[in-house]
Amino acid sequence: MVSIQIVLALSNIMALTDVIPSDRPLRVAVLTGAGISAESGVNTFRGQDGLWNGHRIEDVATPEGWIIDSEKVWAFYQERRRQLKDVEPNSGHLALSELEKRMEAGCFTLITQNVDDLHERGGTENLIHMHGELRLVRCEVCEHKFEAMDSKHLENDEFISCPECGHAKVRPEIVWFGEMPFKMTELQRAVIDCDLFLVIGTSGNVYPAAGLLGQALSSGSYCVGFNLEPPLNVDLFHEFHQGLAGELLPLFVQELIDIMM
Ligand code: BJW
Repeated sequence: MVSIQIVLALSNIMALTDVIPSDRPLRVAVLTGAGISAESGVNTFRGQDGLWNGHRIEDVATPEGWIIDSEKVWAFYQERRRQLKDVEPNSGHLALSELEKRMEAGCFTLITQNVDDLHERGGTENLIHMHGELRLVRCEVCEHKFEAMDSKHLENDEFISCPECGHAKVRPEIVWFGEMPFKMTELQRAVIDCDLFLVIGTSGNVYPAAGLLGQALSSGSYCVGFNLEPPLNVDLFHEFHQGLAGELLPLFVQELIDIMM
């Protein structure tokens, strides 16, 4: 049983109240990582049962690994793509989509490092997948990108060919180490412009995602973290809430909605 501990709770309600602008709607940006999907049954990366267990990162999450042994890499992602139908959004995902519904249009951006589809299935609309999406694949030759989630795509580990140019092998639409994350300009704009930055379920190991907290802080945003264990950059938060995202987020979002009303 994991207890919920709120560190720096003293600043909680008062500071949040101060964050609401008096002359315009509140702007919120959120960064999520593997921890928010853990309670849905999706493994995290660096935990005890982490996804890398049994796999060297260089083998399955680098462009070099793909060149050396694309069968192995494809099988690794096919297994995770098949797992998507067995998992459901949890109360953490739902709390964030509830928050988005209560905000003015254009004032909420959710940036996720996760490649699962649980935020969109939980109802979030303004969503950026900075590390890609398991549902999508991309042709190595013509760059054609498409969703490949039919049973014919998932029933075995055979490569999928490109419907546009006929090339025999598409790759997962995933950002591997050494590759540029997607939509960097758009997501950095949302972080720099926000009043409130929420960071949930990420260990702070991987850049540039981990650096967004420092950028939000430097541009004057109020920064709140939620994680099972203190992440590497825990010292930068104004408030850090330790515990399960699925328990902490519904409470925090309700508190924020009450303040906004
Ligand atoms: C719970 C919970 C619950 C559990 N409730 N919490 C030095 C400085 C800067 C950069 C570099 C550097 N050295 C190397 C780099 C570059 C490299 C990098 O960061 N390497 C580090 C390992 C050092 N980065 C890159 O290569 C990136 N590209 C890049 O830098 O391009 C150049 C560039 C330059 C300048 C600007 C912009 C770009 C690309 C990174 C791609 C990351 N890809 C992966 C794999 C995707 C494939 C796949 O999914 O298979 O993305 S790595 C993996 O880590 C995955 C994740 O999205 C990412 C982050 O992991 P996350 O989400 O933090 O998971 P965990 O497991 O680490 O943490 C989970 C947390 O949840 C834990 O803390 C738990 O306690 C907690 N938790 N249950 C709340 N219920």
